[in-house]
Amino acid sequence: MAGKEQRDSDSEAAPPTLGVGMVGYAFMGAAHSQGWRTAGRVFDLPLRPVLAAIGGRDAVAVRAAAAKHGWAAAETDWRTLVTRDDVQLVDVCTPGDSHAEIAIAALEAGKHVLCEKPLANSVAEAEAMVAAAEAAAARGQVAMVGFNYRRVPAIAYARRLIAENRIGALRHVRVTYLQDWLVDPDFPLTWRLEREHAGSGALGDLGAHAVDLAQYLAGEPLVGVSALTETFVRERPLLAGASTGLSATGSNGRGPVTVDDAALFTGRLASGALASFEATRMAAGRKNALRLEINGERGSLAFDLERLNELSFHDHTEPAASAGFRRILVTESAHPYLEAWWPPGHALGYEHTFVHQARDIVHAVASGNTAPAPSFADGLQVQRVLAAVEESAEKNAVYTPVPGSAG
Ligand code: SOE
Repeated sequence: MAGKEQRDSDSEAAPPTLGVGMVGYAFMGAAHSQGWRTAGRVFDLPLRPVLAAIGGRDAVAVRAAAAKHGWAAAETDWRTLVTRDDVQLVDVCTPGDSHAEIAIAALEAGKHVLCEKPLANSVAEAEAMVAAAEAAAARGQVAMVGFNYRRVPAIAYARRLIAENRIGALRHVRVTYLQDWLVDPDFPLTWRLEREHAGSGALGDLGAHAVDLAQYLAGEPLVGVSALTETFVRERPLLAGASTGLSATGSNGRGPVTVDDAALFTGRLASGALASFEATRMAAGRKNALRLEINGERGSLAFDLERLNELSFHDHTEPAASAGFRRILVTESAHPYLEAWWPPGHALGYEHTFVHQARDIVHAVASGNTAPAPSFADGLQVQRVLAAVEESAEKNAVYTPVPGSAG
């Protein structure tokens, strides 16, 4: 199985290594590389991640990515990468259409797996991945899905406060995730706008984070949803060359956008709490505005990713005259993940979530925790919610208000 970690020969004190092989080298590949490079230098880890090999189809580009991000070797065939002897953990950072095939092959080759979100492009693929992960868990392998925002210290701390009953029984979970990179109708047709590659649009890309966070923070699943989705710009310029991150250049021809630009939905959590979600790439001026507010019978919590070192907390049991939202600066060593970083007030950012993710999966591998969070089963549950949202939006049960006298 995958745990044949090697002990460093030149230092008795050094922890054994964990060889990582990563497939994909674009935006998420760069972010995950950062995590693998840094985790063992900041946290005391039981295994030291080694960036063994990076994989991608374009030989020149993947070699350049290896040099830039610090990978020892480059592979152009992921099948070779997932069977390398120096790779014990495979990190899948490709578009969603190849997650299932690569993750399942890696698990069957005896490797631990970290897979980017959303877990897959369909419920059927996600189910197959869960089955492969369960079989692999029996052999001691770990499979985790990369919902990195769980690793924002303020979000992990919010979860702790909710679990400690500091805001009581939940009434509302409100999550909005707003970006604006599709406002320009001439932004080209990248893979993120093609159903065959991305599965869905803002829904799977941003809504998946929103759903995962709602269920993670509440500690319970969504049991029903009702949705609206829209594709505002239905044709876009074809892509000229490669896209990097969220930027791309278009050519003269145009092609159809086959995913949603925006998804709005409401839901009910198992406890009866009501949830609402908005995921869009059409919110002019909003760059990466993931915001959430949770209201319980004893208080409320609010978070904004664009101020990610802060958590707002209102304790409704305090005297009304002095109660109110107060800002907690989540940079104390007592806060999640902060014990290894900087002195209080020295803030963290987006990239640190990937360092924390690497830290967490290394601990799971080292301790033999084959039920890490978020697991492939958690990814499947999110996938089921996304599918239910699409089904509800398709059925489009819209009720027209009876004309009244207002307005
Ligand atoms: C692009 O919309 C994107 O990079 C997502 O794919 C990520 O999951 C999100 O964290 C930031 O935005």
